[in-house]
Amino acid sequence: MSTTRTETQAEANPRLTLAFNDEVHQGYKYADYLPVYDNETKFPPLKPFEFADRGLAADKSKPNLLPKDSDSIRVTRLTPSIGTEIRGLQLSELDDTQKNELALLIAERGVVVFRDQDFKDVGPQKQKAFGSYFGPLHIHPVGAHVKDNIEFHNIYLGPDNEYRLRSASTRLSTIGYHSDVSYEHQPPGITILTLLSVPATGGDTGWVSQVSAYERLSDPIKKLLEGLRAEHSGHPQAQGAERDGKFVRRAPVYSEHPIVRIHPATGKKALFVNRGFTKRIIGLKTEESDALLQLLFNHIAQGQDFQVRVKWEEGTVALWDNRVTAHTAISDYDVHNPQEGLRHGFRITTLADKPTGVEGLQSVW
Ligand SMILES: O=C(O)CCC(=O)C(=O)O
Ligand SMILES: [Fe+2]
Repeated sequence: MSTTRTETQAEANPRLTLAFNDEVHQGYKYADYLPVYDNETKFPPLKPFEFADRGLAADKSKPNLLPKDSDSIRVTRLTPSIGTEIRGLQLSELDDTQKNELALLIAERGVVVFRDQDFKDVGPQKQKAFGSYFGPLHIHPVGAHVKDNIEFHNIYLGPDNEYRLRSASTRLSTIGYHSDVSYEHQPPGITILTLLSVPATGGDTGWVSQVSAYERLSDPIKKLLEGLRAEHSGHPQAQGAERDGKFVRRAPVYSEHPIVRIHPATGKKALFVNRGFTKRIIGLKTEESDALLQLLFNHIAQGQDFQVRVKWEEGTVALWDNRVTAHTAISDYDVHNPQEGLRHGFRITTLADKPTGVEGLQSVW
């Protein structure tokens, strides 16, 4: 039996299992970031905390992040409803005023893609400090992480670790829209995904605007959903991990979150359900709940006219707001073909507000 330890002790000397084959990655520049599992450190339940969105402190016209007279910064709206790409700015050099404006931009655009970044090379301490500015860093309850940095959720799919691929092999497609760990009581706001190694082609990521998904619905359905909560559960993920012999470092939780959520900085309403973690609508009969959730999940997955698909480049960092988007990995490359290259990165996930819905509808658990 493992004992519960504090986070400080956890960093002392945990027993690690490698989730990759050393020999495959000889000489890899980011070998220190390859996936490992600490198989003994347990974490207590997350505690409630006060959260003030950084976007609330931002000047809405973003004069510090995106000055009008700059000829070095290139800003491209990737689609009308979601996604902005920025070239000519380094995340690692932003001051707090710029970070506040960035938080608001991410909330407004759903996902902001920064190109040509040095962020992957600034080291774990600066990477963590950057993430922490936006909210407390989430430690994933079951995922592989980076050695000595358990807050870095590992993104890796290779010939020596097919864990995620295996679970997809029984399905027709790898598409799985979700909002990161939405089962938490105060689920994530901004997630920062940095790829350290990018395949020549394939491995894009897709995002969908949950603000647009909400706005497309008819008024009677909007009204119905605004009064309802849905259960988001971490239990299936924990059970799956246990079944596969993985270590569960924090006991699974569930939450009943408003189905329509209001973003604290933009005031916009967004659908807050996802096929990954949302299990049932509270107060409905089983068939009603199943039918309504299927309708919403299909709507989210099929809405290519309010989605964006981003191709990763060397140096790309993507930042998205889980409160107004859902996203999916697109695992379309052959991990057994070395010609196709390695896809590897790490995710920094920041926790945010307790969801609030229309007319003050709150999450409960
Ligand atoms: O690998 C990807 O493209 C996305 C993975 C993912 O869902 C995440 O990082 O939260
Ligand atoms: Fe995710």
